Amino acid sequence: MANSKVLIAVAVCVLSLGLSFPIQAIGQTDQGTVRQIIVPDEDRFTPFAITVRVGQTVQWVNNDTDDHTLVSNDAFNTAGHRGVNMLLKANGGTLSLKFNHPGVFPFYCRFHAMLDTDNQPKAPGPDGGIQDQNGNFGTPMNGVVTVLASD
Ligand SMILES: [Cu+2]
Repeated sequence: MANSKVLIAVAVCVLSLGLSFPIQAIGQTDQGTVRQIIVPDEDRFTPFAITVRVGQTVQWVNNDTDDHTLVSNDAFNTAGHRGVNMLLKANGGTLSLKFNHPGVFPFYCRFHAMLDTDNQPKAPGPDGGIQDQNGNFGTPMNGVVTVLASD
């Protein structure tokens, strides 16, 4: 009789522990998390390149006082979301994409994808800006998201 009471008490403890601490599925910890790419107060995305896992969402935030855009570079895009061409409004506009396939998602801003005197992208040339006598060629406003398969 005493032994069966102990067994019942142990069983209750084990059950309540199981309820209190549900086992988290291994490899699912990145699901639902959001990574940010910021446009600071100049014509660039930062970070320029990020790596995420399948299931993660990337949020672009425009902290500049000018409008920018998010356009998928589909010649190289293997991660889905083909044909993206969206406005990132000035002063805090946001866009989010959830990545469900591994691959790369190269993107650019169509307002600032050319190196000319009106569009002077600042990243990631060694000194920023367009070409000058010192060989600094800068880079158009673009970036890349690399999406890894979840493990
Ligand atoms: Cu732009």
